[in-house]
Amino acid sequence: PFLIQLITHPTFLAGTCTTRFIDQTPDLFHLPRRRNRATKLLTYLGEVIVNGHPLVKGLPKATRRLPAPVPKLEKGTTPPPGTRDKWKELGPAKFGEWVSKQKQLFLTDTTFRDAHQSLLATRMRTKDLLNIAEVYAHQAADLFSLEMWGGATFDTTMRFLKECPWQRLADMREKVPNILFQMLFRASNAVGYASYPDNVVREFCKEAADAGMDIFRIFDSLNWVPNMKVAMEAVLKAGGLCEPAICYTGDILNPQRNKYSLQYYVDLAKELESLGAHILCIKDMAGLCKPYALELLVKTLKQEIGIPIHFHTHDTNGMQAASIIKGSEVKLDVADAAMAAMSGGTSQPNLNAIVEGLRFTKRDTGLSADVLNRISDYWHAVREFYLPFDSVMPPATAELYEHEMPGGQYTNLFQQARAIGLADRWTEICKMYAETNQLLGDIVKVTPSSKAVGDLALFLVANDLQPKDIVEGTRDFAFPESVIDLVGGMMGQPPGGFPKAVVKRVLRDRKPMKGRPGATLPPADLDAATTKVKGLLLRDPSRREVLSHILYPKVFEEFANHQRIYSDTSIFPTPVFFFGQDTGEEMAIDIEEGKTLIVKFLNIGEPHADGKRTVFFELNGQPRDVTVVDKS
Ligand code: BTN
Ligand code: 3PY
Ligand code: ZN
Repeated sequence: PFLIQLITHPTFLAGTCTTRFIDQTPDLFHLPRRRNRATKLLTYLGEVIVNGHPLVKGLPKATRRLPAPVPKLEKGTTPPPGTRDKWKELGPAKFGEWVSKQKQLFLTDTTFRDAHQSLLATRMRTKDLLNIAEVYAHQAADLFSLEMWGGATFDTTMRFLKECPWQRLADMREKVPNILFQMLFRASNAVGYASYPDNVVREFCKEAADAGMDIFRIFDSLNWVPNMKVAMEAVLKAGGLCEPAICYTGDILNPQRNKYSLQYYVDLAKELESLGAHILCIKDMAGLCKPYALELLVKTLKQEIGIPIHFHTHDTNGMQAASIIKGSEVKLDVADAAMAAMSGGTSQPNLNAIVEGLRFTKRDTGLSADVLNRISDYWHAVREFYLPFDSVMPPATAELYEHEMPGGQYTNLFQQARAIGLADRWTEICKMYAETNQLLGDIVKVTPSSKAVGDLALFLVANDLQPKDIVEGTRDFAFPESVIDLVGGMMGQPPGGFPKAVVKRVLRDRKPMKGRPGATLPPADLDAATTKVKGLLLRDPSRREVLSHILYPKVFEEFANHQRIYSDTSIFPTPVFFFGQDTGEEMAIDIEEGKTLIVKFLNIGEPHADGKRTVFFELNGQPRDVTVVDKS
């Protein structure tokens, strides 16, 4: 390749080169590496063009190819100070006091995390987040925070998008220095689905804070404080803002339903405050917290605790903006909402509408309608890229109060049901979900406990069983792994424990775990993991890569393989990543600062005898081809 670079170099061709031409032309030596990278990227394109991307197989095709419109920014200006600057200036305690003293209702925008987790199966790519990030920094600096990391995003970025989650955080931070970032952290389950050793939880928080995370919203899927305590201590030690959550389930207005009563939540909140919380989150993951319930809860909590209160909900029933408004009347400090185009249904309530709803009132947010609408236009266009994942949403449903399914799970469980041919029995599955919850003793349902309830409900429906068959019968069942984990105490303890009969049937002769799983799990061996990851990457790994591997060993390994074969495919625009290029389509991709590839897809050759096909491109004006296996 070097010789080819040499004899095709313009200076060489022009015949004007001196004997020192090679010495004076360092880019001759850079090109081969770039070529290699270009070949990898073209191979990816070739494969997607010939075989399609496995993630969108059989799903509706997105037709939008034009980039989403980004509002213009004035060049050379710096973003105004925001909440992050305030926090840095005041420190966590004084910052809390400052928040509580402000007149307006503060809003957190969840579009970068929960909204797409709940509407688009967490498939939003980093590129689409970064493209609008600076607009937020410059024009929406009055937002309280951006929820943009954690929850399901950590594993899906690697698993499906083949991107590094840490890079997403660091790149976002660079573009948004002034607004607080927040993440969702599953206490001892970190950003996974089961308990991790305490040292993993600690290392993760430290690394996340270093990479630019500010607020850690910590919840336990059974509201079990011992699990949360470890994570809270880790966040406090890492210098983050500590926002533990009380997960809301049941109905505090219903006198018949007294397991999760007002008193239960108040006790929990006080305990979390005493453990050093800076902010308290009311996490209404299913959207069950009715307007008058939130009013009662916030009013009561405001008398019992001194830290700001932050409300999170999902709009599955179509009524949750009303809860936010009711909360705002009784001094709720912060509420989560999503930009209009990414709001509603299983996502958060409409941020733009809430801003208007409160305008000219005591809690006026002060946010600009025009800015928010332009930002929403951007998300509207971006959403079109993700059409294959955009769930045809069931209309707003009040059945929610019966099944209590979290917003993030609702569409997911439906997909799971469809995958095993049970789509038409969805209503039955929802009913079974409610019965399964009662069978398990009426528990808090949120990742990962909600997954176990969902798995068991599907299991029962698929096998035409009733909950009573489990406790009464004598048949042995092969229960889903998640159910064994849950009932076996691996996710912690629900208030009142699990019903004994269920534990006996699910665990048979095994003994349930009584204490905190993290206390007995041997610490992760970070040195051994580093060596392992070095072997995968063939270079010294970063601490972040080691943590990714510890959290998701197999997913990380596949991600590393993907990068080795195709290099960094996060640089492709989203339509190209999922669908490749159209014939004759040309695109410019920036592979690094100041280096751009112009790629034009020409055509696909006839299949060769060995089943391979050649895909023809033009790369920076030169013909190039790659050969890929046709899997059809
Ligand atoms: C996955 O492994 O979950 C899917 C990620 C993408 C795999 C890439 S897409 C282009 C190429 N074609 C394939 O069939 N696999 C790779
Ligand atoms: C998650 O754990 O990812 C959630 O969003 C729970 O609500
Ligand atoms: Zn949520």
